[in-house]
Amino acid sequence: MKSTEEFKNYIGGVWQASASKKTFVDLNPANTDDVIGHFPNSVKKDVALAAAAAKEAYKSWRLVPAPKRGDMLRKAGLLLEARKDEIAREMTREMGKVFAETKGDVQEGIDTAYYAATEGRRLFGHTVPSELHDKFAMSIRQPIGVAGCITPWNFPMAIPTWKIFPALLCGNSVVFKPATETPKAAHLFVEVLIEAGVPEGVINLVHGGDEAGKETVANENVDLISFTGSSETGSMVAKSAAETYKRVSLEMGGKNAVVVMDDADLKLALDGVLWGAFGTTGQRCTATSRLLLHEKIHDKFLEMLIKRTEKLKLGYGNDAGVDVGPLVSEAQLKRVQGYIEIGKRDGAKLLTGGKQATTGELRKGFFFEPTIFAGAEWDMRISQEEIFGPVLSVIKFKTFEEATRILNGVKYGLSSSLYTKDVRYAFAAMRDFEAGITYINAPTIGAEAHLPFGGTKQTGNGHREGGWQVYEFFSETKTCYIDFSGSLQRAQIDNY
Ligand code: UN1
Repeated sequence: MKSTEEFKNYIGGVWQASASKKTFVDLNPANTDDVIGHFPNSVKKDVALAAAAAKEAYKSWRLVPAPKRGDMLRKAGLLLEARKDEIAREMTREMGKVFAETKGDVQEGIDTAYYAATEGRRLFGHTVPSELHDKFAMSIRQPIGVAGCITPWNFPMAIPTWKIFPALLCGNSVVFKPATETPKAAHLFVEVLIEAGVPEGVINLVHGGDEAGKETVANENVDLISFTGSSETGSMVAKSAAETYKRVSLEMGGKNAVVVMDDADLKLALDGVLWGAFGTTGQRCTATSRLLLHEKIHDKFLEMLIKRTEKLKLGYGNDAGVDVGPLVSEAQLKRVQGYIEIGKRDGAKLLTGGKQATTGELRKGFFFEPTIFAGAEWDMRISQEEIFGPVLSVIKFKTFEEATRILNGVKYGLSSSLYTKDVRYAFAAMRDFEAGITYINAPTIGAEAHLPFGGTKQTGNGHREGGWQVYEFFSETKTCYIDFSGSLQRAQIDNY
């Protein structure tokens, strides 16, 4: 299929081409003959237009009652539900992960919509007593302005909804800059928002790469940035945003580990490791990329793991029976290949996988064999750096304390997991694993939309997405005092 369909930006309620007239092409990573469409390669001017439109629309959007804004988001959830399969098929076609997973991705968006809808009837502030007579004190939540939302390709529906639904619910308008790998999913999402009744100028979509992203962060009319991507880019985002005093939420890399103790249910752990390491072809920031095995079960578990790994079926994610889809792009393929060489050179033992899969139809896409390195040292590059592919480094340990040290010995802190039947280890892990998320007897992936999501160290900058906490990021606290005494009362002075 060669589609020549041209997609557009959506700015101030008008679908329009980039001022540059330039476009980029969107391909199916499972079969690069399949062209999905052409999208605007936006420049500074497009972002500036979008930010100005958002600023203008904000003036009235902020005054719409939050429950009403919530009603629109409920409608968006209903529309996503009605179009779930159709949108998921298109997402699989565009970024490769298997259909069951893209359906899960859309479901995460639906969950986020319904949560946002009800939050419109909460958005709690506080009322507290004043220290003075006849004086009332409270805090309320207010919108901030224009939110720039910069999103990655690995969760092309869930992550945009994590940002955009709370941003809108709180009363902000949005400039949405999705990844160049998944512009179609972004297009479909914006269609849904429009149909749900989100007014013109309140949601703006600007496609493009570096230039569009940089301007979203730098533009004077954008008040806050929510970014998900690599730690390197995130650091640049924070620096640039500081120049215009923007509030910034950064959700970045991970090097997540599963620890399997010698008392663990090995069958359960095996299912978890396979899902955590090779689900989404390892392209999740929560993916399991390190496996820490107790020396007593190391050999046995590894044997079980390799057997199952070699049975995983690679293929087009929209075909039945496929377990693992392609990597998202040639650039990702090169990156993963690079790490295989690094792992071998550094002395890790390649036990299975390690190369591009090119048999039959697979040669048309960016398929890579699920890969396991054993004998990895904790400080090797393959045990330290985020690979973002189906590559697992296996490290042996002797004690829980040693496993904790290894787990913590990376610069990231997103997700972590422990398999054990011993409640003492479980609670020690929840306390001592340096990560924003710890799973007990479950893999490193599987975050739910109504709980905070995010990480410590170089994974994040202290904010959280998801649940109640993201609403704090997208709103400002205003404190209000109402004095009904009829006279001047000087706090801290007249009453002491
Ligand atoms: C990501 O990895 O970028 O917990 C997000 C999970 C998903 C979200 C992952 N619900 O893996």
